[in-house]
Amino acid sequence: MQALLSRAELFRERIAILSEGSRYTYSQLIDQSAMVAAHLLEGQRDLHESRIAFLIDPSFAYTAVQWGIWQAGGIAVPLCVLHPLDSIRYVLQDAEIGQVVVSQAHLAFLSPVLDELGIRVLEYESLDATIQIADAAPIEENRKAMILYTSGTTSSPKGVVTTHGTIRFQIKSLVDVWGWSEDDHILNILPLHHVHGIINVMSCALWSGACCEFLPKFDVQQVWDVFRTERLSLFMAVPTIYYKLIQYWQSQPVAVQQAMSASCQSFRLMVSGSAALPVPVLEQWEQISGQRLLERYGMTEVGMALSNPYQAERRPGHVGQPLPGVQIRLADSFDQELASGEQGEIQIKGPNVFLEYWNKPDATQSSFTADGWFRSGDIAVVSDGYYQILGRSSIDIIKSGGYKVSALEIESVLLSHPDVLQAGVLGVPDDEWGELIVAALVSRTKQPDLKSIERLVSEKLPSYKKPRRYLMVDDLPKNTIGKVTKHKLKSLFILDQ
Ligand code: MLC
Ligand code: AMP
Repeated sequence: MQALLSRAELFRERIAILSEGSRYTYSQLIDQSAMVAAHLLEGQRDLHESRIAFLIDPSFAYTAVQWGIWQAGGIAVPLCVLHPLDSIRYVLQDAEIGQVVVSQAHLAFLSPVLDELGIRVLEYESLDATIQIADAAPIEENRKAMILYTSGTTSSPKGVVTTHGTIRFQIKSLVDVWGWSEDDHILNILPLHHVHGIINVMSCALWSGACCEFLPKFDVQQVWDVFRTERLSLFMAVPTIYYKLIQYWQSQPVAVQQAMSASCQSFRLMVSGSAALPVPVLEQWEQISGQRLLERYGMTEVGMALSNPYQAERRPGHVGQPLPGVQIRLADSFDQELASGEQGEIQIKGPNVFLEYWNKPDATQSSFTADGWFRSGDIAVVSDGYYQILGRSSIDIIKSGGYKVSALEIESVLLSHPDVLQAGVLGVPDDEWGELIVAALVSRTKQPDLKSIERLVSEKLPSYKKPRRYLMVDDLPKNTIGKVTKHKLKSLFILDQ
């Protein structure tokens, strides 16, 4: 935090954020975040890593609150504006949240759970701006800064804890390799409860003295409208978003298409990540925009780890080379490093790697090898220095629209419905979403109530975790020890298409 704040001091008069039609300077961001810190501290000097959650749409307010929590010595826990109350309650309880800052827009929605859990609530718009600014204690780099929730091979999401030092390293490495400067202007359309939006877009911009413009959520037409102003120099998104931008471009008359394509000349860099970028999407986008997408690879637990080069060859279907200071090796199932050319799990070491899963020492321990390498669960091969992602070691982890989703989490919700006897969830390949979430169900009754099953899922899970297709089967395919064989199940869905 200290590093971000002292960087911001260098750019006081520059525009830091464009949001909801207003411009905010770095001075305003510094002052507003100090005001938030003072309210959180209530006269103390340090929150001593108390967890502070916040539910605010991507905007100036979001950033001011995040920086305010950091200045006050708290751990920032961003809540997802798309999550239903059940998912939010889980995070509030798991992270043992002490206070929540919420914008007016989400207050009525959140209040019942805050009352239920007895959590102090601060309504952002009602904070008294005349409060005396706190004399907050300096925050050392090894202190915990943020918890982001990520799905894994367990049914409940885990809180990934990073320190101020980890975050500084993650930001600085991207600023250096992608040539960020104060002249840059980026549009954020990503959700701000994941590293892609928080670190790669917003924090890199603010470290650099650049301008970060927010749309509250992705909207394909609005994104093209902003492109057409030609004020942007950078754009970063998941492959699904490039797919949608291409589709929209294709739907327009030729003269409009030409103007849209011409507006892409203002960019110096466009980046894709969070999921595999299909080569046809890269090629079509290059034809439309003249921009060769730079694909990189990362993870909530490690920030960014591999990146195609900014200046040299960006190889389609590959995620490039290790970022400076990040060590990567490919290992077999016994954690032994493999010879060049062999396929293995990506394992990662370096100052970019997270500290721990919140309150889950066993999960933390098992995600590292005995000699301290983080096990990513992604399988890759390297040729000529360029890494290529081949898949994941677990079929229970799905990537849909760039979101990581646990099949087990969805199955446990489905199984809580009285009509469902067995449930098998997985991802099937899909041009638009990367993977589409599908579920096979064995029903307890002759006529299962699919509508009420879908209602239950919507109540318990955000829309991006919803199965998009259901298949009713008599039994799930299982192996000799009774475990569901998901690869067999997957072929049922593919045959059924
Ligand atoms: C939404 N829809 C889906 C879906 N999500 N359909 C299938 N599969 C999905 N996953 C449907 C909705 O039901 C709705 O349909 C329609 O799409 C529009 O819904 P929406 O919620 O408005 O979607 P949209 O805003 O268009 O969302 C698409 C998206 C979003 C790509 C913008 O998924 C997104 O923001 N993804 C980014 C996630 C991210 O930031 N990941 C980074 C994780 S960090 P209908 O019919 O109801 O209208 C990480 C590390 C790293 O991975 O390397 O970066
Ligand atoms: P998350 O936990 O949401 O941070 O997602 C991290 C996962 O996204 C990684 O483990 C990969 O499986 C996937 N991922 C990120 N970038 C890429 C990429 N460029 N190509 C393929 N998979 C990717």
